[in-house]
Amino acid sequence: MSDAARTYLSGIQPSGLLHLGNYFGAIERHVALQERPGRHYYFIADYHALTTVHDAELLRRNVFETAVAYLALGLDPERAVLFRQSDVPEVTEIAWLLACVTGMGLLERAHSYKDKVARGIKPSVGLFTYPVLMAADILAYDSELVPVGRDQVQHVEMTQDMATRFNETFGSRVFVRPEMLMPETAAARKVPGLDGQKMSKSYGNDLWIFESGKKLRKRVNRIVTDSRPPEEPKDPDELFLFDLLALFLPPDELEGLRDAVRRGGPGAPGYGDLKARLAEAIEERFAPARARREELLAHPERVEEVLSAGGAEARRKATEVRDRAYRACGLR
Ligand code: AQP
Repeated sequence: MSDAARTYLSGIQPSGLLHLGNYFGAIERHVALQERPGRHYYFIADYHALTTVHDAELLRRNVFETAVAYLALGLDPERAVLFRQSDVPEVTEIAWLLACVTGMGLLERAHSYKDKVARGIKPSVGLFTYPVLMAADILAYDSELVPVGRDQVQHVEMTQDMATRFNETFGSRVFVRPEMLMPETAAARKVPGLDGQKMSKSYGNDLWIFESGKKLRKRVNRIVTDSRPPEEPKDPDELFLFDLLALFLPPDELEGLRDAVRRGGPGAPGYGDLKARLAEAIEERFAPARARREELLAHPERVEEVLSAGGAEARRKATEVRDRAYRACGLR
């Protein structure tokens, strides 16, 4: 089957303000995908964010900011359903059904759980069972294509396993087995944070999409570099600063800077020059979206309208799938 008229689904956790990794690894693609015929569901994963955010006001603010970011960056509610995960409580019911056919071993192998615990996040039961809820989110809408970053591949594989296991256990074809859509560009696969590790909301190494002015320059100046002087020739491939520059600069300019750094000598750009150029390019790239964000902030009721309508539509679909699953396993 072609990708025509298929069902797409993806989500983002409102565990903080959205960063460049969320944009290039997710939102930019979601906005591009809405051009394709089919159904598009994008949700704000507030149940998931509860695994790390334990401040009610902060969570509410993050949910609102995530919706504003999606809309300001181009998601069109006429073509895509944007909704809050918690407006569809049926996903927690589906998660329970999946949990009952999922072996502990499968969850014990989850990289993201291990990474988060290694980074000092307290391992709650919710964090451990996160992939089950994520599977329910995907399966609740009969999603066929799931745009994901490389870090999410294992979660979609687990979803495929859970769908197959449920269907085999109950001798039915309740759940549609989803496929993943990987990013097309290498740069989008892993956007590095200020420390060179994966940019992440919870690691304190992120750059907020809408940051600007002095704050942005200060933040960009925190990108970790070394103490080598500009004249010393360097291999640009070893500098993750160039991975960030590659997301913003036109190819000619990028190649020119890479050459100059490789050659070194008098007049070669130093880390400070490269960072200043990066800050300028980020500011310029997101200027139109920043202006749209300001407009939306002035009309929060419009954002709420989009989320409520999206939630109602998503819930209709999830209820149909939940009922199908209940009937198959004997709960109806
Ligand atoms: N650094 C990144 N590079 C490329 N893609 C990224 N994504 C996140 N960080 C990067 C993509 O953004 C989507 C939504 O991510 P999420 O917020 O739901 O979860 P996450 O990947 O766990 O993002 P964070 O910022 O690291 O959140 P926390 O710190 O709360 O866990 C995904 O498609 C992801 O690939």
